[in-house]
Amino acid sequence: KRDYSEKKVVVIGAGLSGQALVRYLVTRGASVALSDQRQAEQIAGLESLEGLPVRYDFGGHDLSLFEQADLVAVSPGVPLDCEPLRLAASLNIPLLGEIEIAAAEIEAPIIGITGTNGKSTTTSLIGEVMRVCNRRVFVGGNIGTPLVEACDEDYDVLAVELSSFQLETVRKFHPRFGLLLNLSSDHLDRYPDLHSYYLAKLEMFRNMNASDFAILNADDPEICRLADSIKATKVWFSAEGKDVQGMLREIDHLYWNWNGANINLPLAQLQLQGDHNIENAMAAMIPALLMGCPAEDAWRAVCSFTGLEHRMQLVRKLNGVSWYNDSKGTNVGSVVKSLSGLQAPVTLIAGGKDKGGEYAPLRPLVEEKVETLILIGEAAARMAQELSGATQIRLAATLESAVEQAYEVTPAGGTVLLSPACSSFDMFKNFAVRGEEFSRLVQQLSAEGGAA
Ligand code: UMA
Ligand code: ADP
Repeated sequence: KRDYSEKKVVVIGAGLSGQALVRYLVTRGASVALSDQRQAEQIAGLESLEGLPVRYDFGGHDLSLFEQADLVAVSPGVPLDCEPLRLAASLNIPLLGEIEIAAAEIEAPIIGITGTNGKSTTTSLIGEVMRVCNRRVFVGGNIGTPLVEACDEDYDVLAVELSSFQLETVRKFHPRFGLLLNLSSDHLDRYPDLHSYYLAKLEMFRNMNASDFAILNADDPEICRLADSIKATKVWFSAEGKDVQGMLREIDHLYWNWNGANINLPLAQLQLQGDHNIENAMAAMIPALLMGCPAEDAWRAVCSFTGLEHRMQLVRKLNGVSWYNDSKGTNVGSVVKSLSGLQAPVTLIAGGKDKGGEYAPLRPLVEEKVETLILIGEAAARMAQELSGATQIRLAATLESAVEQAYEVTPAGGTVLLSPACSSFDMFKNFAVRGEEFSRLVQQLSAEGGAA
């Protein structure tokens, strides 16, 4: 265990990461303060810290605490340019994220998974693969369980989903495998431009060298453009027939073309739907193959996976209409993938908290497949403007009203898709709560006449 005695640490953000950091730091002797802009009553889970010697600073950030700190431990949702962090940085106080702090104590190999879309699916796939191959595996990071939770357990390998926010605050973090799935527009409410967002993702590779592996999507032009800066040994995957060293998609199978290996993996056995999931399956297989796991066992694990909740999840068929929950479709790129896999006519429910990107790239698919677009949340007005004329557009004040309208307008044989292209925080606690609410509303519909 690392020793933090004599260290004054301020943890900023009292969510999942902040609370886990407090438990971790207190057991390592630090003198800990927990600071959050919200009031205690608004913060869930604080009872888990009861009895721990922690100083609370809620309802705003007390700058004097930050001035006196030896270290500030930063939650991913807290932007580095907020006042207390700018102050600490100006005093040369280290600002480290939860990933950096946790990884400093972890010796087992880390598989870092990042990219704009497909992270959680790929991280979960890797977890399944490692379990079937008898590795004790931790599955966490941005997908849900903070990495510090892994520090007191023994693992053979760790599959860690990494967001750009988490990667902004790494310094010595050094995964053995780094997967970069794809890069497209997201989080422009936090970054000045797309390039800054992409650079944050590349931080994963910062300390990796030729004895580590960078697993990269050869079909993604942005990744190809930025790959020169990566020093790790590159293993590519291509679903579009590029002749690369690594994993290739051929018509009905995947081909592992690495160091003379000659392994074929039949796609017919894959249960996950959609071309994007073939990319996720390819990426998930590569660390296992490089680690020497038996290919058959690893592929069996990938094929038995049926997908995560809130990602193109069929909620119900009612009166010939299929209702899909894709609440995790939180940016334009993911909605494109989700819509691409569906037949017209689609009623699309979208909108939520605006992240500042453009919605116009949705236009061609909306024109082709969406008969009615129902918009909710803060982003509704801007989406309506950018997609005006592409299809019939309706506004709904609540998700409930959106579901009722979708019920009225969608013909038998059609599909209703909740895939918001936005985050959920304007109306819900998170994307999972939004998806659960949608599923509940859909389950309540009655065959004869809308809301029961
Ligand atoms: N806060 C402040 N001051 C600020 C800003 C925020 O005090 O200036 C406080 C808020 O009041 C709140 C706390 O910070 O109480 C929340 O911290 P957080 O946003 O870092 O949330 P956590 O609960 O710690 O969850 C984080 C990730 N959240 C974000 O990155 C926004 C979770 O990813 C992750 O599962 C969790 O750590 C464990 O690793 C969620 C997410 O939305 C799913 N991620 C984004 C995404 O996937 O698009 C990146
Ligand atoms: P993330 O954790 O990066 O948000 P998820 O695995 O949760 O990604 O998937 C979220 C949504 O992103 C899915 O519903 C799907 O529409 C889309 N998606 C998944 N994998 C990919 C991929 N490899 N490329 C593009 N879009 C994807």
